[in-house]
Amino acid sequence: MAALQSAAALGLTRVSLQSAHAVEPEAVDNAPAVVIGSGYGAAVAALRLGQAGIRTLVIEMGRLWDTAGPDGKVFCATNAPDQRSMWFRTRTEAPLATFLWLDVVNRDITAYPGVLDRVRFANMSVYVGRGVGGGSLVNGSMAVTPLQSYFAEQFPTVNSTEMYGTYFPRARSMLGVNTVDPAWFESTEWYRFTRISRKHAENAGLKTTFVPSVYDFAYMQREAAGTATKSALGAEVIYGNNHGKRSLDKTYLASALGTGNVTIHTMERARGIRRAGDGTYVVTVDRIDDTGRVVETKEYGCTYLFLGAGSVGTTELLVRAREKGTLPALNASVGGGWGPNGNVMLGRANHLWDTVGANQSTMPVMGIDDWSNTDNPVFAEIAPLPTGLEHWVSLYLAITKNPQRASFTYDSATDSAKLGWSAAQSAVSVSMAKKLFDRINSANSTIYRYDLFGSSSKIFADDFTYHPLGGCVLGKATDDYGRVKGYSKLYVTDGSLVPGSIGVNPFVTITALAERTMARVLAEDTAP
Ligand code: FAE
Repeated sequence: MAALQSAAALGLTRVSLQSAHAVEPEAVDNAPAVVIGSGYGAAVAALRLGQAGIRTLVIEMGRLWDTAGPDGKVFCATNAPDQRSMWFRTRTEAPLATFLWLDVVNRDITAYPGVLDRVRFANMSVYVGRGVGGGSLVNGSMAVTPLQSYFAEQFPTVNSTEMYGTYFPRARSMLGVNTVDPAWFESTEWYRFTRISRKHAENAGLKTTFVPSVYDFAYMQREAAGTATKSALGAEVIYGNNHGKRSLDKTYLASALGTGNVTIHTMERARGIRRAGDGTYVVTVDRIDDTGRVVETKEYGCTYLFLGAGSVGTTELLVRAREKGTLPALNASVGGGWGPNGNVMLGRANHLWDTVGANQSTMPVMGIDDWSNTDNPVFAEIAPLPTGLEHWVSLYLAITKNPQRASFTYDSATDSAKLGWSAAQSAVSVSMAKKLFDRINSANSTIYRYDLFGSSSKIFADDFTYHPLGGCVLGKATDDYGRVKGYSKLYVTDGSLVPGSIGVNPFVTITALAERTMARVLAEDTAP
């Protein structure tokens, strides 16, 4: 936030905060380029357009998170959620529903445009961030580059040598990726939970690997030393971090605003896209207030339209436009190729002597890497469970190589997209996660936790994902650079390009692909 505020103070920005107030409707606004959303793909597009001197309007349905509440903090902690936590809910919907089967995790809250949303489909919920910065505001900061061989398998038409030589390094550098100091990691109480999980994986003959992060580890060490305000060490993560995290508002978006060519409008939800007679695009937008009420509907015209509303947001906009006939030339691949990156969450119960520690950092730094096991490829993040009490639970988010894919279709009754993912498709991920963790349990004589995901003794949480991927897959719904087939000057830059699975946490891949798209588009499509 500091970067955004200081850029604003320098007169470099025109972040629109008008959405907080009821104002008279604006006339139709035109900008050469419009970007929908402000997550990873959108932020890359905004920066590179701004640097190219192209006036760009970014439309974000969530808030700009820069104002402290009565407690002096912008975001609330995971263990004390209030209205800032979730997007228009009256009760929080945290991934871990219960503890010892008790309903002690979730709280009643006032409906408000909070920072985390859980978009519910029939058999799958998708967690997404809402606000300037999208998922970067709520995620675990794990900045992982996929194995080159798996990237090449998923994107056979993309030059992976160029990706790994140019665009992945560019993305990591812009995102501010850093790694935990191994000596500090080995000695700090805050990562005892990770060391215990590592020991149990090694007992089963499994490999672990450190994973980089966009959380500033120098800041975290100061938190541990008591010289900086606690954020990762203060149970802050899925409802936002007040310090330490290099979220997009501090990196790409701050730089984008610094170009002087980029404006961000908040609390504006894009609803419709159509093409005008002259080939330009018209985006219909609902401006909402803090109660969720639509206070104004307006239209923006643009020559270049970039879709960065995330896998669910972008795909919904496109399937709606195709089925309502406003972009009728969109092909049949739009809506398809969706997957949850094989996500499954689970907990194991440790022996009494294997304490995980009352103090846990919310930022994961290690994964169990069994991706090269061709019989059962799994990469499992060792996840924190920071309750402030010793609980002997080892928690994981497994990323399995589930080949199942689903499609979004347009439901005219609700004017929204429906996801055709089935429970049987989740069962494929569960059986892969189970094989890996049965092995770990058997090597350590431990068992699963049955009390974490609701009252039904559910062991594997297979009904939600943090990693929605696909819906407008690269090379199918778009060309090899995210240009939407059937239309010129219409682009997809976000996670909807990734075909359902990338084998690791996805934001570095999304960012690097967007860098590649923008380099090509600015070189070829925007020349006068
Ligand atoms: P995303 O970041 O979702 O941004 C889309 C933006 O568009 C959002 O700000 C929306 O509010 C906005 N939007 C949507 N629809 C509209 C509309 N109609 N009009 C206007 N605005 C709209 O898209 N990934 C990692 O790599 N490492 C992690 O450690 C990690 N942890 C995660 C933890 C959690 C709790 C969650 C939810 C996700 C996590 N992820 C992680 C996933 C990562 O955040 C996600 O892949 C990216 O944020 C997706 O980037 P996109 O650019 O696709």
